Amino acid sequence: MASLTENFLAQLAARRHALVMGVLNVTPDSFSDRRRFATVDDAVAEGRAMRQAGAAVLDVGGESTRPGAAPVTPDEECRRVLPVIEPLADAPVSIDTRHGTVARAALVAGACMVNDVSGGSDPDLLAATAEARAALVLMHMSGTPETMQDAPRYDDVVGEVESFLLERMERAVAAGVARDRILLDPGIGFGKSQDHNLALLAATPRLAAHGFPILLGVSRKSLLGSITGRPVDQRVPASIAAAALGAHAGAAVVRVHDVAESLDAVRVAAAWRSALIE
Ligand code: PMM
Repeated sequence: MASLTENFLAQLAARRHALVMGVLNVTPDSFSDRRRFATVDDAVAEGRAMRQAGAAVLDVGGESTRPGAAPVTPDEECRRVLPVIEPLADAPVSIDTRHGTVARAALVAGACMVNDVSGGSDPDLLAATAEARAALVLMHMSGTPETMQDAPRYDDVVGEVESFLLERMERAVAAGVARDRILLDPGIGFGKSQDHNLALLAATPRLAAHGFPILLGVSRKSLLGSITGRPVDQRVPASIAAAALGAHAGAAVVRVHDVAESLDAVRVAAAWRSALIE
């Protein structure tokens, strides 16, 4: 039987449009997700609804990476995510964590992908991913969530993020993760000013040219608030526009809160893009 990782990678390879990753944050606070799940059952039901709406993978996270957020212990992260992952592990689930111990436990619970906003900083996370032959998302972040928005500075944001991602990709490969299981993410909103975020979004085709699938997470983020002047609960239209534009620019996966709407957006983008290519 093909593993769920292989199922997800096959969907990625055969995609006719960008895949949609549904965000399932089981945290008391997060950047942009105002949903609160009273019980594990509520979170699982939301995960199933996102799948029904067309999510190719669910990204379950138990640590808020909101700017200024305080870290939680790996034990607390496990306590939040494992009961949600287990019942959803009949289809692809990604664990959003920076910690090897959490990744390891989530993979045992049935996750098939590790989404690491620290770009593989914990060698144990890379080892756990390699042992499980899971897929791996390496994201760029400058600093930590506690400090990342304190005056972010780059001389050449696109070049620096690109070099970081390629260096971390080589580190993951050296740790045993197969090259064709790695996705890269410029980390929109993670230690970047508005100009930095926009430069990185505009550079999506350049980042994609390295041959690794690019994942973009823009949904409901403060970048969209700055552009539109809207609070987080009014950013759905801007998020859908960003999903369409990201997919049109060559992103392979969009990480979103609004799955059905984003799926329509990436389908429009794919049709538009294929008309340009043909
Ligand atoms: N953004 C958030 C959390 N995890 N993972 C990846 N790969 N890319 C992202 O952009 C990303 C992420 C923070 O957003 P949320 O609070 O809305 O989940």
